Amino acid sequence: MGPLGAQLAVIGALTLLAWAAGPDPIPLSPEKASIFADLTPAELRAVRDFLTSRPELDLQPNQGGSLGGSLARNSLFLVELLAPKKSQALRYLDLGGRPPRRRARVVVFFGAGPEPNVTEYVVGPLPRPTFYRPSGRPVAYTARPMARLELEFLNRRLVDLLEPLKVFLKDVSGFSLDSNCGQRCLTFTEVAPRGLASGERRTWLMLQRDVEGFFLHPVGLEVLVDHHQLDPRLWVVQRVWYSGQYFASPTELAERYARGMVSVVRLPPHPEESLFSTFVPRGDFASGPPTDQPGAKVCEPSGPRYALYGNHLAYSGWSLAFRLRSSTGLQLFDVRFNGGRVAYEVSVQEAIAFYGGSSPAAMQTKYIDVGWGMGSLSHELAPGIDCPEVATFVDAYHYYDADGPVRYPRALCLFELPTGVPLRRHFDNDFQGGSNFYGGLEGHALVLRSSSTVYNYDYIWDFLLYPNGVMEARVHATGYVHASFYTPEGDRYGSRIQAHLLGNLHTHLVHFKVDLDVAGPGNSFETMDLAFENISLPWEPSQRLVQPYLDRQPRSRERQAAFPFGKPLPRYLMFLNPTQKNRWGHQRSYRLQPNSHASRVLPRGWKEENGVSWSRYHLAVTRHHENEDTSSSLYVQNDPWQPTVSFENFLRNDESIENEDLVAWLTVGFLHIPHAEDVPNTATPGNMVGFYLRPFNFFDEDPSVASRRTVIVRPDPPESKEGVRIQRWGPVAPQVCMSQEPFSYNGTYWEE
Ligand SMILES: [Cu+2]
Repeated sequence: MGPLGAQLAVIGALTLLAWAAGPDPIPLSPEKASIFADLTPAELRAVRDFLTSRPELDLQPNQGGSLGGSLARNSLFLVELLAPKKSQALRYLDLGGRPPRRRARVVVFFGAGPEPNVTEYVVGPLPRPTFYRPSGRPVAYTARPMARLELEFLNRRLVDLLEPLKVFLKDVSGFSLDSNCGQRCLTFTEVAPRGLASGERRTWLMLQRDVEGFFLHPVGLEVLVDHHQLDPRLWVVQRVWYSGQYFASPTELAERYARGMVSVVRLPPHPEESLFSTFVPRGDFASGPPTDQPGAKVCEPSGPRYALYGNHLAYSGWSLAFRLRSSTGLQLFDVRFNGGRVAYEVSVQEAIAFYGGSSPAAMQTKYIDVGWGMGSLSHELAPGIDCPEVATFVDAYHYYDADGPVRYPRALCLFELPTGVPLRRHFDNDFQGGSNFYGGLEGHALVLRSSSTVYNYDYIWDFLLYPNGVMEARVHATGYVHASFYTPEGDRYGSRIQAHLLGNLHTHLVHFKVDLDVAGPGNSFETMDLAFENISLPWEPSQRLVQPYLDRQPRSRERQAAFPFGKPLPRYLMFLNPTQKNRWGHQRSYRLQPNSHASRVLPRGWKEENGVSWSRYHLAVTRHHENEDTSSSLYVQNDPWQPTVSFENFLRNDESIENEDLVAWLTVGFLHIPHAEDVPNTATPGNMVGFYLRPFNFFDEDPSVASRRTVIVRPDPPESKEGVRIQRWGPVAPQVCMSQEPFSYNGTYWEE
């Protein structure tokens, strides 16, 4: 059982829901789902122990900075499940073959030796590994993600490098880098990419006061540190920027400051004027009752209505397997409704934010978050705030820049959400002051949630399952903005959001992989929109009529199914099974419906843009290939110029996509122009993007008719006393957290 399962075994209701008959009525079982489960702590340790016992790898611990660790050593950076090949998984899931062998994907930093590099390995079989073999080509060592050890070295080295600026920093900020700085210490944010060309590793650091919400407290000093050498003593400052002025070195700035030649901006006193970056409540609302009492809550009157067993989830027709991949985040597998497969995989691939600004750090910031450990940054979710109190919380284990499995408590949560709007309803007016009937169905969705806190920013990742066969993926952005020191030149690149703070404009983009298997792997892709026709009226031929008709465009090759930004995306994006029809003779289909305000982050082909070539497209549909598993990688952040994965190559051969196994790659996002209300944090309302997967002639009717939470109210025969007949298929008596009044509905209306 996976790490999401072993220690949690059975949470929620155990009984699987009843399965309505479908074309393939076998639901995914918990046992089968477990082939997709993340590695357990025991498996992670087994991989580590197996590899560290190989003398030829010469692996040393990752941590041990304080013990004098070295960057010129070999270490195990990442261990995670290597998901089975799709062909093998399907043989097992559908044909009853043997379960695929469990294997690990391992990233090793080879810092020792004459040619430092990063090499990936496949290790297996688990739980008792017997082999390891390299996977792919070694990656340049300068492209590796930043590890804690290097960051610690950077911290320490900076103290030496900025020694000449001791007086200056104290004067302008009241804070310092001294070891005895107490409550008045300086810290920094490092931006990426780290340089201007492949092979470089030189980073702009933005110095900040280390107070709560330090991201909003730049002191105006930015320094460019070249740290490509493995010996930190060789790291140097190449350039210095202070409040709009450039200097060759810290010494030059210090000397010019001493001579009174630098205009300085003294920061407001702390803590008197630094409350703004904290969560501490201040002020009052001008209207409305007090807000200190609990707000509305999610409640489960009869306990959970979903079944979670290990990494297997079942709810109102849905079944799926999930994992929290350390490198990228949430990944769903074998998503089925009523036993029929909708998608083989739905997963987060990458999240980026590209900035503009007038300070060098802001100008250089192009965050590509997988390179920061996006999937592993799944810190604890708070009951009642991040997820409802009644949610089921699941721990995760990550082996990322560590020396063993690290437990992330409550990394995931799962809950049924009342959507606050009926799934369906109708008031059937009799136009005589009453109704022929009222019918309604409670609106609910099951939410699977995780978060990634990538330094300042927090992403909240959700997958929602609705009982009508609709699935939704969405991401909310919150946390602190990446902001820089305000100078008047900054007005061109955002908003001044505090006395000395510029909120820099940036574009957030998120990339999703949706490997659709609509009622089977063989699918075709078609777009639909409306077009107008101008015809003569059949019943009055002298007159003309203009009306819409369905403009269907089969897309038979990958290039015809790649939609670059700048051109409108057709509104109906249909994935259909050409061999399966519903009862009404339509090819069974699912529709992909994006919810996005994305646009490109850079002109096509411009330097760093090559590292995120997926971001050229709203949507691209490709043929499934095992070697086109992910659209990004751990190494793009620090070498976007010669990326290890080029999504553009997925499209290059322009393959046929007719009746093939298709993968939809979807980019969603938004332009964020920070404003005063981004202080203290970017708030979630309005900052949500994602997509829906909606059945379109996949079923013969709305499958939510199977829900027993429907209510129908009809007028009773005239002689009855109640006046109405209420029909329902669930408990009638009031339950906990339901109104103590019995349900009532009259359906009449009158003049007064
Ligand atoms: Cu933003």
